[in-house]
This record gives sequence, structure tokens and C-alpha cells, in this order.
Amino acid sequence: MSDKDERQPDDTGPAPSADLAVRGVQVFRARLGVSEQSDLVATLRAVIRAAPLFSPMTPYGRPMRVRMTSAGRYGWYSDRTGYRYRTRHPSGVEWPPIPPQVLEIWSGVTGLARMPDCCLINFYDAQARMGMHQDRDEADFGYPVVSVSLGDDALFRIGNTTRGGKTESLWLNSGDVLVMGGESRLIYHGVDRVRPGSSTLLPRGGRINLTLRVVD
Ligand code: MD3
Ligand code: FE
Repeated sequence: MSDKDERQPDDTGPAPSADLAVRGVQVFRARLGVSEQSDLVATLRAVIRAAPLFSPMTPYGRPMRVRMTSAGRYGWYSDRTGYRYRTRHPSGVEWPPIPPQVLEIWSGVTGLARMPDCCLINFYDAQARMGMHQDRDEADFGYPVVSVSLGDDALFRIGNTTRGGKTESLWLNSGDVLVMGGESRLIYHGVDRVRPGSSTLLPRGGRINLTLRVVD
């Protein structure tokens, strides 16, 4: 990352509520208020109308239970041949732009001038889970990954930079924001389950997670 992207000590707003044992993971509890959360959901509905959620096929031959779409120059995609970023939704349209409110969250918690290239939108129904994995399809691991949770609570698990070993679990609630930078950027992580009915933000329930990343 370049000099001008250096984090400015005063740019990040309120301090994170906790730093996990895994160094570098910052948890900003209730970073978004209730009205910010519902405004954001309304904005995301428009993104999803332009670029509908889909269930990516995995290289293992089973579609993911988590449905997803993206906003930004790049969207995350998977099929039988593997994981990668692409510049278009499977329908052929370009991904919609990342909404300004989302970019504001990124700037607020990272203090970076460089904006993310991809906002992955993951939708979890009551059955959806995400197995332990690393995020490593990006060119520069010097940039952090930011996650925004909306809707039902999720039991999130983080491990180590190699597979296996001790893990730590935490519940993520609607409005929480996580920043994975530094040593935590390449840790294994996953979602064990969501707690149906724990939030009224989404009228039909479920959980939305936004994952913001610098891709190239
Ligand atoms: C990166 N999503 O889409 S968010 C993913 O809740 C993903 O939908 C989860 O993992 C979700 O790739 C988790 C973000 C997250 C959490 C921990 C990380 C990204 C991370 C730790 C290291 C690097
Ligand atoms: Fe991930």
C-alpha cells in the first residue's frame, strides 16, 4: 500500500469496542444505528434489483447455500473452475456502484484514502453457513477487509493463519462492523449459524453481510 494510504490516527472515529485475542481483528459493536441500518437495507435492495442474488457453484460441485451478489468494479464469483473476481454479474450487466453510505463506513473504520473495489453482499437464510476459509483472491493483503452485519445474529468463528488449531467464536449483531487488518488479514474464518428471528430489520428474516475488499 502507498504512503498516502497510511492510516491517520484521528480519522477512524470512535475506537473499536474490542480487539480480539487474534491481533488485528477490530470489532466495532453497533457501529450503525437502527435508522442507518434500515436506510442501508433500502439502498441494498436497489443494488439487488439491478444485480440479483445468485447461488455460486463451488469447485466441489455443490452450489453455495449463501446467496450473493456484488457492487463495485469487481464482484466475487465462483464456479466449477474455481474462485475469482469478475467485472460482470452472471446476467452480463456490470456490477452496480458501491453505495456512498458503504464507502463512508469503510473510510470511517479504516481511515484509508483508497476505496474498496468490491462490496460482496452475502445473504444467509436460517440454514445457510459458511465453512472456514481464507480470503486470498486479492492482490495486496496489506489492505484490510471490512465486514458489516445486518439482520439476524450470526455465530462467527475465527481461527489462525493456518488451517486448524484453536478457534474463537463471537456473535455478530445487526449494525456491527469488523475490520480484519494486519496479522488478522489471512486468518481462517467462517459462519457456523445464524439465529433466526433475532432481528426485525429484514421483514422476512435472514442476515446480510457486506464484505469490503481492495482487489487489485
Ligand atoms: C477476512 N463472509 O464472504 S465477513 C466472505 O459473514 C466471508 O458473510 C463472512 O467470510 C460473512 O468471504 C464473514 C468477513 C470476514 C471475517 C473475518 C475475516 C472477513 C475476513 C478474517 C480475515 C480476513
Ligand atoms: Fe471470508
